[in-house]
Amino acid sequence: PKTIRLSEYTVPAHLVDTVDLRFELFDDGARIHSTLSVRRNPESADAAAPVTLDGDSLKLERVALNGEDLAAENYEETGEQLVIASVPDRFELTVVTWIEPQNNTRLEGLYKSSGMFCTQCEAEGFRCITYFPDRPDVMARYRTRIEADKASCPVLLSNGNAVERGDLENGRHFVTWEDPFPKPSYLFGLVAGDLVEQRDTFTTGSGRDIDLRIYVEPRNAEKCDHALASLKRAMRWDEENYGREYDLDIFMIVAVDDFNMGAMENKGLNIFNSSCVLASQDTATDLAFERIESIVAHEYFHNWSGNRVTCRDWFQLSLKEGFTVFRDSTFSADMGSPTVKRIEDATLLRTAQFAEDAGPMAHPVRPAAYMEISNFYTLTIYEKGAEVVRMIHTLLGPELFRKGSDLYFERHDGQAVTTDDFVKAMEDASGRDLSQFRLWYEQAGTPELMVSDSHDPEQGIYRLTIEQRIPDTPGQTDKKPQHIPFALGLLGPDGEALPLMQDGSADAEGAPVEQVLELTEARHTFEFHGLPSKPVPSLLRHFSAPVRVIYPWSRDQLVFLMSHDPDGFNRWDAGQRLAVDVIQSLVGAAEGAEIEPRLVEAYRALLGDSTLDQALVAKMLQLPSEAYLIELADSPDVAAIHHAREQVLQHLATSLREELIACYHRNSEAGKYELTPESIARRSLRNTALSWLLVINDETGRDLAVQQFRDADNMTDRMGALRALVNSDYAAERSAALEEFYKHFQDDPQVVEQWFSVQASSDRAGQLPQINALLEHSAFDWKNPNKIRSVVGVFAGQNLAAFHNPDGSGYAFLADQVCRLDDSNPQIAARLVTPLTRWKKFAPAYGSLMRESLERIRDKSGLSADLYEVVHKSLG
Ligand code: B3K
Ligand code: ZN
Repeated sequence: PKTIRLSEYTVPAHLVDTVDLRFELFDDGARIHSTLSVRRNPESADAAAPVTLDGDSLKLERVALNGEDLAAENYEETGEQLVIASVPDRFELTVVTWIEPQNNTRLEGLYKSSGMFCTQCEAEGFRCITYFPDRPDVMARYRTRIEADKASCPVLLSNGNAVERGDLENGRHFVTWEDPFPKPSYLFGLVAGDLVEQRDTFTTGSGRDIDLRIYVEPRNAEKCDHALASLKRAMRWDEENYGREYDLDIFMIVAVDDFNMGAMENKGLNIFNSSCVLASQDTATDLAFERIESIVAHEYFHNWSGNRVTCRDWFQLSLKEGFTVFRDSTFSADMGSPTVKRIEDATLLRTAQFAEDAGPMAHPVRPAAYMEISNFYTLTIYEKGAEVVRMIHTLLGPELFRKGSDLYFERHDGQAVTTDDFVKAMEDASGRDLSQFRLWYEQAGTPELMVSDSHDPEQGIYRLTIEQRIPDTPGQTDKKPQHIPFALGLLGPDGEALPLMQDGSADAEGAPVEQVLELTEARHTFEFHGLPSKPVPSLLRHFSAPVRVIYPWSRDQLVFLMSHDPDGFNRWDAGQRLAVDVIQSLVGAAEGAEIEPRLVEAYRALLGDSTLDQALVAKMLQLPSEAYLIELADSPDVAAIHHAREQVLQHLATSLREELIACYHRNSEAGKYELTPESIARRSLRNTALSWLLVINDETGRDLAVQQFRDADNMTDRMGALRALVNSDYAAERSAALEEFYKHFQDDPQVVEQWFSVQASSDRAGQLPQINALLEHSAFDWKNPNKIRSVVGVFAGQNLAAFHNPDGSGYAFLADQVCRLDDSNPQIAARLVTPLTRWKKFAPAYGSLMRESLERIRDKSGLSADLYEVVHKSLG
């Protein structure tokens, strides 16, 4: 595979104005007739360039220029391209291809899922359908005619509006769709199958009625309400917050069982992984409901940030993904608790994105090179990209940010642009200079902020020194300091918010109690006046930048911040830091070492406090995950970390048994099931209490779990009870519950996925022999990415003690599965291998075994480009 570089970007030699497609869909294959109106690009430097069209696994049946068939000597098929050397300045090109969707296991291009035809074209799937200049800066108007058997495919969908339909011979029929908006090929979508629709209407701010439809298999007809309601909330929100109205008259969502990712924003026809759209009280957890709301919104928001304004090339992927994640994250914050949403985002960043930034695949938000673009749909592009947009929002403030986004949409509507165009619009609208800020797009790695402080009681001055350092990453050393917004507060001895006066003559009355310091140099010292005693600093409030903060907090300070910081995020953060410190101090310590009593007391206070926002309390009660503890450690010894965390958990559960039982009952008051933040928090608290009780094999806890499992009227409680039992030593109850659950839900693939996950993530029920048994289970399906993720992905990503078994069996297992999958679905294989790529981080005993497994994958014959890139970069 070869490396593609941003520095080698050139504009396309040819442009396409219109695309006329005719799909003939059959059981044994599909024939695609494509007619393009092509013209030379006046901006191209190469005025004599041949026409080059991308193609992958196509059987070419015909090529015609202006209606005349081309003889074979007048074009060349290279395996990846169709090249026609001599062409006029403007012409009509017809290409006919034959493909086999029924045998397409890569799930790119046109494929079949549970009998229905569907597409996935981002990033480079359109070339698996027909020869085409498959790059996002070639934008065209599409007209698509779909022909198929009427009985098996009564529903025929594509982008835009249906303009014609009718019957054909032999029981076939057709529908023609027209999309008035020029789009890149990656936004093409097509669906054909036996589906039912759920409809609704949305009236836009300007009074247009939009026809909303969700298409699902008939058995799922009752599971669309939540997605429809979420869609309408997102449409309203985008009008109110960004002034963006929907543009077509119809907006469709289709649920598909076999899908490589979460969802896809095809123009007017979003295609979703079933697990990201279908939900009912009985089958989906609160977490799933929240996830669906945010993904529906994300894909909808792409209509402006992605579709109307798209990416010039794939190096600019974060232009649409970072911005759209920022938009969906703000939306979710507005729909629920902003603090809790911020905690969730920061947790993902600090646990997984920081790890990516520190690993062999680290890359900037705007990468400079790639081999396989599918490998770059990463947490860095998405989540760090969103943080970068959030920092612009913080630096500009909401009004100027909105001016900037308005300018961006207005200036670039209908264009394919770069992240730099985005930043430029923000600069032009605000008058701020973001030149140094642009380094966030160019430099990889997580900045580290070393914070130190001192206090001068005589002068009443508190000094805060912040140094930044950006670690080396593959191919990047000696980085320049970045522009970092650092939100700060200072607390007095009683927890009061102190006025921040950087100037000795300032007046305390008008001084702010929170401030965003702007770091631009390698080292800054800030002075705060009028402070007779040393304050406790509240650093990087709201996680105002995606950085690591290193400051020598004392446990007293953390306990204090946990209960006094007015910033909810930093209250949570202080609790996490305290728990991390306690767990870390036990790693490798002698058995029976004392466990910090202040931690127990802090948790006791939390459990008893019903005045605090209960959603925040529920978050604060979650101990830092093993994955996070591993991320924080140098040369982690996984077994030792696992053991230390278990010890703390058991100690907390034992010491707080009474409080846990009380918390359980207090939050179990019978009431109608509701999806409000209050009820969700109650369920979360109750299920956390239950799980802690079962960690210590408490009999009362066991009885409560068995009863809750039996009586639950919703999936959150049923799953909470099941998870608690699965993670306990009550083997008989665990098996009985697992069996009953499966019997009840075996016909529901999304629930069966949860059933696989709860076992695969458990160190009790998910040891290797049990994992292998799950792979043999009749409900497991090697062609279905969700099933693969719910067993193999969850085992390697969440069941860390088992995966990192010191005998190396977990690694060997993952290598086997990755090799096996590489032949059928390389995208999924390249994603699953991620845990092994971090081998350099681990203690040598682990690392060398991980490396051996990676080498075995490297030596597999017929390695895909996807895996090649990941494996070679991690071994290199
Ligand atoms: N844009 C798609 C992701 C496509 C991934 C292709 N390998 C979903 C999203 O981010 O909205
Ligand atoms: Zn997206």
